[in-house]
Amino acid sequence: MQTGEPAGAAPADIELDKQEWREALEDILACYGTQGVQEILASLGNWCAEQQLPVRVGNVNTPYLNSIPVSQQADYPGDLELEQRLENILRWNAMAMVLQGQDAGTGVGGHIATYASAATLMEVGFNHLFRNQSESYGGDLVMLQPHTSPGIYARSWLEGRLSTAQLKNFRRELQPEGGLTSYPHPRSMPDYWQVPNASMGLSTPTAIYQARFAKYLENRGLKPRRGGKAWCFIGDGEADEPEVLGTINIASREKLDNLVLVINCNLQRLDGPVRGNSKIIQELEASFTGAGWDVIKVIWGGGWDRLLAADSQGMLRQRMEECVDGDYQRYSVLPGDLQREHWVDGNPELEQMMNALSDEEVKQIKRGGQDPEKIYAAYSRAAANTEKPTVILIKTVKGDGLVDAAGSNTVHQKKNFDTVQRIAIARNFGIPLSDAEIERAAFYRPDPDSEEIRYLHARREALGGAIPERNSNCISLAPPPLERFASLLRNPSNRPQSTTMALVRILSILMREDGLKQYIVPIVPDEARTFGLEALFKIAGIFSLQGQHYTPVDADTLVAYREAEDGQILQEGICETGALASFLAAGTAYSIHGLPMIPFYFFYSIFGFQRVGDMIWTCGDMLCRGFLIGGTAGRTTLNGEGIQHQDGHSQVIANTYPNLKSYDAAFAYELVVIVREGIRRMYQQQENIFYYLTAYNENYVMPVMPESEAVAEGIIRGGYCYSSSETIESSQIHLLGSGSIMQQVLAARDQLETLDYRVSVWSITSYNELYREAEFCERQARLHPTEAAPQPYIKAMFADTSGVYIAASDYMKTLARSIAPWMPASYQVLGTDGYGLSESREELRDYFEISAEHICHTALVQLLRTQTKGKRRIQSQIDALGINPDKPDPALR
Ligand SMILES: Cc1ncc(C[n+]2csc(CCOP(=O)(O)OP(=O)(O)O)c2C)c(N)n1
Ligand SMILES: [Mg+2]
Repeated sequence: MQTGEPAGAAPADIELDKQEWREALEDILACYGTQGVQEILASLGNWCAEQQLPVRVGNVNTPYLNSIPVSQQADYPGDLELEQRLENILRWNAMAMVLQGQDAGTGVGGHIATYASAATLMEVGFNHLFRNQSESYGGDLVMLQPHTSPGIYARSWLEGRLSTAQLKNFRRELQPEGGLTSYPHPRSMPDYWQVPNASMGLSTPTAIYQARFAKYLENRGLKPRRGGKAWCFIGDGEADEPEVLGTINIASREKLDNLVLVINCNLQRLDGPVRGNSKIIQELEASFTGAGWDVIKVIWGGGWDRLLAADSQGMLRQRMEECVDGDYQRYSVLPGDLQREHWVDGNPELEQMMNALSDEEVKQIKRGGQDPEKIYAAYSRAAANTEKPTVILIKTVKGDGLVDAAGSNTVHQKKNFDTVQRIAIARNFGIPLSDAEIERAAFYRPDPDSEEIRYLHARREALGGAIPERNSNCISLAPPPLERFASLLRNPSNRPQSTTMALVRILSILMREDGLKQYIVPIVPDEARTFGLEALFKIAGIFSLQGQHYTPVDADTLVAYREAEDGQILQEGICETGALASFLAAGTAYSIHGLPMIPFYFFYSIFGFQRVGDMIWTCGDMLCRGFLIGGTAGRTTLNGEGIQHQDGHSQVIANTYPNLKSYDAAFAYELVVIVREGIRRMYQQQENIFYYLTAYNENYVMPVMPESEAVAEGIIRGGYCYSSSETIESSQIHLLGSGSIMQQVLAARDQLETLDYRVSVWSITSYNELYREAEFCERQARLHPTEAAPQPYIKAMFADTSGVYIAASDYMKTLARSIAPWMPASYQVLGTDGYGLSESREELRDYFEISAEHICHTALVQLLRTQTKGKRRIQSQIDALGINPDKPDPALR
């Protein structure tokens, strides 16, 4: 209370005032509709603000009740009794999959409780909402909770899409008759799963940006406007992941009416309650309301309707508000009489109300998530939304139907039940198997002609076919001919440029290429100017579903900031997760939409793998295609920026993504060759790979591409000889360079040549490709010891050479060291181990020991070690370099 304020009114008086205000609002509603009520409340809010009152009009929370009143509930379109029978069969089979695995003693695990809580949510969707693509409909993308996978498999088995052997081999992918992957993984089941989601939290941005990308395609005229929704199901515990609430604003800002997020609020996560002391549904309602979503709460099952209708004094409502989730979780395990006691809590009026129910009825009374009619009402409202994204918060019971385990804190990990429990659960579900069959958790499938199976098929047929199902039918695209890139191959202007600029030029050429240009999707976080991409703003436009409602400050310039409804560029703001989700949406459009979109995502290389590595892993799993471009690469080339910006390890991490091809090119023509090859392999050959290219911001004159087939092949395979003083065979020193550090290598070569050494320079475009191919050959040799062993390319490269070998890159030593097993013994590696620091490029290269002087020094030291003649001369050359042997080790700083 503010000082000087009057004391609060007596409760009775204020109740009277409240009643009067409500009546006044009823009049306003009758005269002016909802808009009128809104205006009145807004004007009251403004008045409070003018008075400096710490009061906010309009609550982000509504009462702890269903958002859709009984009077507005849509009629249920299905056969409830039959659907319940079907659901029970699915529940049993889903559980049986996990139990069979336990009985076999394989220890492969599995989950039962999540599906048990979500079964009804999913069944209502499968029977009535989730629609496939057709002539007249764009198709729904359905992403269910990862731990509900047994239920999804059980359904597909009933539909005849999966074999019994597969079901038996849940989590046993290597079994000869086939098996099933634990969670949705398109990589493991490319005809089935569409979107991976086992890493909690990532499916929300994935769904949001998939929904947005569908609009992008429609707005650019690439996809017909035939509707289609993204349905994404997540857990209430999962909603704590920052990626979930961190990306919801974009969905409302862009008015993604094609997005429905369903949060299964079973009030529990793995260890216990999600919000024992408060209410997760209310908390999420506030967050999503604040973010501008439509929020639909499904809290109470139909059994409560009668009680709530009789609650004229609001006692029951008040009790519902007072109880916290910890209480609700407890109610789900208590017998009816004890539940009653807790609900009533000594209140005689409540006691009288609750007396209308027997103890058994109290126990049986359902939550919203167990009531298909309530769920359908919410889903059908969400499906009809044409203005905003919708979140549906549905209260369920974790482990529902699992006799003693439901609602317990340990239920998430529950994987086994004893015989008595198995029989109790199966009988409860009405499964007509013998006790012996139940004991061994046999699957149950009714006759194909049974009412259940016919209904199951009829519903999916009416909705356009099976879900989930993944397609990969897409037209092929060929890369433009090499000549199209003549300006990059021959560099007629001789003007210094960086590899980043070269990539931007490649992109511009692709964006002008007929037959290809419409499919190019440039993506940037808030860094377009860093990479020199701003010139594309005006030409291609920045995609914005709202268009541009202002005159940009730079409207008169050639590089005006142009937002457009059909813009081609995705400028994602400072949100690498969102930008990666856009990359994922574009790079999987060949499968989701049948369109060969080619994303080029430019980002600060340190904010890629290190920042959103798990999203990139998702790209690999989802068979995403496209080019990831790590700009401002290199620990020393990005000068001044210090520890958190200078990337010396992204290439190392990139090697951990098996289907990612990673390159660290030195010259513009190398990039042309790599990008053309990428387009050929991903979009012409339809290979499920993607590319990571590091690009630097150091300017130098790009050399002309040598006219040799071997060079083009070497660029792709990971390395080739760039120059030799005389011949490769006569070289005494071999320098391996990559990226910007190639310039230091070339300077070192010049210095060594003035000392009369013969030097070959090798451009290593990809240590990772060299390493992988050599490992492949090693394995072949190990498994086929009696056959002629294939020679690794790296060995072939240096087969006829001798001398000393020094590698230098702007990356950690381990990158170049990875090929050491196949290199001659005198191979030495220089790299940038240690944290970056704020310094000039020159100082940094000296500090990390990758400067031309350090390269010369290392070559001379190696010569000293390996040569028997001229040692004194070499030592004096080393001394003349003046390298401080006691300089601090950057790796230890
Ligand atoms: C990023 C990540 N962290 C942790 C896990 C392990 N994990 C799997 S399920 C789970 C609990 C899920 O709880 P909730 O989201 O509430 O789903 P519910 O099973 O209750 O429906 C956890 C912690 C994971 N899969 N991903
Ligand atoms: Mg949960």
